[in-house]
Amino acid sequence: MSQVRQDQQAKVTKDASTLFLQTLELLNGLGPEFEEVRQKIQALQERLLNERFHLAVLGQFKRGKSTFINALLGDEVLPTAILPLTAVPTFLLWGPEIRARVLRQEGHQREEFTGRDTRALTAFLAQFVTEAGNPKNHKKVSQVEVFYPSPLLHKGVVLIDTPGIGSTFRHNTEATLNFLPQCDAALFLVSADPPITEVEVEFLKAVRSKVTHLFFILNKVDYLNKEEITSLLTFIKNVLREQIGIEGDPPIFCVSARLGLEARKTNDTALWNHSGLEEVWRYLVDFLARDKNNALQAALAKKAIDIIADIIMRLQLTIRSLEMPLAELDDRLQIFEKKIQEAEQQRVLLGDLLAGNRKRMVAFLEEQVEALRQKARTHLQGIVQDRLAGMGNRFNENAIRETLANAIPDFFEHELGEMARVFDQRVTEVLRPYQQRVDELIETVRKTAAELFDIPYHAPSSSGAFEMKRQPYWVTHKWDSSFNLLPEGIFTRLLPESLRRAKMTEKLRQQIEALVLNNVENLRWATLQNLDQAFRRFGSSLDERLQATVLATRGAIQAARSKRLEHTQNVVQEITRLQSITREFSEIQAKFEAFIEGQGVWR
Ligand SMILES: Nc1nc2c(ncn2[C@@H]2O[C@H](COP(=O)(O)OP(=O)(O)O)[C@@H](O)[C@H]2O)c(=O)[nH]1
Ligand SMILES: [Mg+2]
Repeated sequence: MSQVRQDQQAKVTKDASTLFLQTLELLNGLGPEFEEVRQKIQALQERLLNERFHLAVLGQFKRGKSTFINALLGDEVLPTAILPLTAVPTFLLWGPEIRARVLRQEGHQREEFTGRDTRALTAFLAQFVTEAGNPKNHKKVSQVEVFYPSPLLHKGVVLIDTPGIGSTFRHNTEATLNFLPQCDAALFLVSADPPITEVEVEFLKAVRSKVTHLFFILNKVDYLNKEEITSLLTFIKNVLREQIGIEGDPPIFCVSARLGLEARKTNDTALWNHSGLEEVWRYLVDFLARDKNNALQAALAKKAIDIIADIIMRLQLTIRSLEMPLAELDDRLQIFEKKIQEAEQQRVLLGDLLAGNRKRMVAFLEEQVEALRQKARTHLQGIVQDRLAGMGNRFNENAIRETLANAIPDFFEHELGEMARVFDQRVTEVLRPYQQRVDELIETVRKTAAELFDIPYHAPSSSGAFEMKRQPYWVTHKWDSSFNLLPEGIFTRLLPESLRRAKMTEKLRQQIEALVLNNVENLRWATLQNLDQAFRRFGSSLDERLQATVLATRGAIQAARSKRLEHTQNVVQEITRLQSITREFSEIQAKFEAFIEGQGVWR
């Protein structure tokens, strides 16, 4: 980024938070009835400072993901290992001092680490994220968070070290894919040994559609000479273009994470440049500064404009009520209360409709689940039949067990992701019209007040509530692949081969049926929980918004009324004071608007 642009970026960021500060100061001059608004503005300001940006580091195991992240952090923080790592992602977040937190599945206590020693930290992490320290994740770790004072992690950037695809747990790949739509960008690491495997090609095809910003890193170039690097780059670009369908000329950074880490540890600037990490660092910082903040800042500024419009309206309502003869004020207040009652009735009606919709969604879920049972049956039976056919006459129970143990997590992890996508989309579609209806209802209340009291009406520029964005969650589901054919009784063993086989096949069929029912039920339960939560949260946020509008509008008028009754002599003074505050709010509002427009210039 050019220096000029960097300065502009810094200035605007600063301006936005200055505007929030000014708004808060002005609000301090108003009474406790504005406390809620104050909190809203404060929350926006905090989001501006803390919004998380999730940057995932992807690649097959042993490509050097953990070493690469260590190089960026400047120390050996994450364990790097020869053995493939367990199926647990590590989230790296900014913190003033080194700290780590291990979250575990339900019913297991979380573990914490504090201390300055990175070696001790690495040892602590190794207990949970390496196959040696936590074989097959028997410690039931769901997520690891490391807080580290690196400038790269400033302003909410979260680096995520993901479990390598194609490692011991095959469904890692599916779990990674389900995780990606919630990430904002990803770095994909490859290296020369071998350049790109089939697994990676397949994985990349799936990744492409799920992550908006994808960057490539060719690691371990210290093994290679110039010609080798050039021909490798050509090769990789060809694969990306021809096999994965990535158009144009995607940037591929050539680095040596190992040398980069050494450079940081010895403070060797020349080596840092030579390792290629300086270029990646600059690119990332530039990208993050540009893409991370623009959209967010504009959205937050829009919300601030709406909140301030609300404040202004309340102030104007109070001013008008102070100016009005008391009898007239009471008349209008009565009309207004009637309107509010109507709005309340509408809200109840909407609530009923929403409940009906939830029921229909649950019915739709049941349909999907039934279809999934069928699909799972066919799929698993097919796989087992294939395996059986390959066995000839010798029935090998262990081989069948292994086949199912591989097939089940693969299949269900994938289906879980599909189900989540379908329902996220459906829920959004179903809820959007409600959002609109409640927006309209709120507008009616405000419009009525504006008309009754002759004040200008400002229509909100952004819709209030509904945001589907979630924190990335990595679900390590425990899929059931337990399998236990009862020992053949003496009688069965004496049967002719064909009959015996038929009997075993029937037993197998029953086993698979039990596994299908069990796993589909797990998946149904998880989806139902998400569904319920989405509806519940949405419903209560709609209620709250309408309530807040009613209370605020009514409050503004009634506050004026009681002021009138209490100290009649100060009314003129109070009107002047409120008018002056109103003007100041209008000025801040105009500055927020200018800020949004100004942002477009160097996007
Ligand atoms: N020569 C060389 N080796 C590297 C480099 N980066 C990582 N390695 C080695 O590759 C192995 C795997 O690294 P690791 O970071 O654990 O890979 P991950 O499984 O992708 O996280 C380790 O032995 C590293 O020391 C590099 O840039 N050059
Ligand atoms: Mg690793």
